[in-house]
Amino acid sequence: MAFVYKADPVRGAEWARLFAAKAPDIPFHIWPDIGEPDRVRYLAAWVPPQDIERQFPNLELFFSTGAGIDQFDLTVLPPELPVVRMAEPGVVAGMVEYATMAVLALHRDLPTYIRQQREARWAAHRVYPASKRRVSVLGLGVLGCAVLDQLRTLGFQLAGWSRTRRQIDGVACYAGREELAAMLAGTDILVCLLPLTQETRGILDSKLFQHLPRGASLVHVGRGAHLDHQALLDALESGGLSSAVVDVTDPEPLPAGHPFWAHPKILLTPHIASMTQPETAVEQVLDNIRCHQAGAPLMGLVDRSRGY
Ligand code: NDP
Ligand code: OXD
Repeated sequence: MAFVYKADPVRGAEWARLFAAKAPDIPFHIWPDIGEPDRVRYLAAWVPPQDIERQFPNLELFFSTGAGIDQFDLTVLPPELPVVRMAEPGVVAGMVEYATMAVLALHRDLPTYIRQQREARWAAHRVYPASKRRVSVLGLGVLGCAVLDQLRTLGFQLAGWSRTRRQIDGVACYAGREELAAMLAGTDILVCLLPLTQETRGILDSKLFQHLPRGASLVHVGRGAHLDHQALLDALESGGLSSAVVDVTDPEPLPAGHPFWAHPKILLTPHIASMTQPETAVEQVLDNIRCHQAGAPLMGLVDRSRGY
């Protein structure tokens, strides 16, 4: 039984050290070293190798090294192979930090003050308490719920949207396309934490922005292909939206000269809102291997029919 890791080699070296300490019985290989392919039972990858079934005929579990799995073409993976994503405490904590930072930055008008500083302009704007600010989260999964838990402690008015109906203390929950407009109409800061699927691709478009109150703002930490770039630029230009924090784009990286780079109303980061942390990720992977061996349910098992 062996494990192959195929992602960032620097973090791979950390995985290797942790495996050696916590699971010395499982030989650990970092791609392109795959050891004896017949012995590989477990594979963790950001992008899977081509022809996975032929390369690893005895594979039992396939782990995404990220929380999202949209980078995989699920149709080319063997249909019976369980795909498990990272819903590990490290990636959750990172997203809570980033989303809270971004919401606070928009709540306290940071993009405006950055512009004013560049212009050497001293101008104070009214400060509103968090209790007067309505923050809505698209996606009430592992990350969306953790972000809402943190925002609740700061006193914001909260809402959230999911595919199926959820109930969360202190959060007005909306479900399905038919309820989306109602939530957007009562939103000052919108946070996108959806997975990228056929249903959610391009969801952040001009139609959606038109449902938001004038001057609302956006935190986009889902996937680049959720967002129509031109629609965001138009909304910022017209004042429909006042500002945006954007962590994910399509393509990544953005090409030189793309209007987001220097846009005065956009705070842009290079897909770093959160990252899988080797310590906690390896714990979760090993727990899942034990669950798999015991025939118990897996944490973060992807439902291929939903695409997330
Ligand atoms: P989960 O799978 O736990 O949750 C997904 C949520 O989105 C669920 O609430 C689900 O609804 C909802 N959803 C899915 N499809 C739809 C739809 N068509 N309409 C309405 N709601 C929908 O995912 P996570 O919270 O763990 O992660 C979310 C995403 O965050 C990842 O897929 C990834 O794209 C992104 N991410 C970004 C990172 C970054 O650094 N920028 C880092 C990590 C993740 P339901 O509850 O009904 O199933
Ligand atoms: C992830 C990411 O999905 O880093 O984990 O985006």
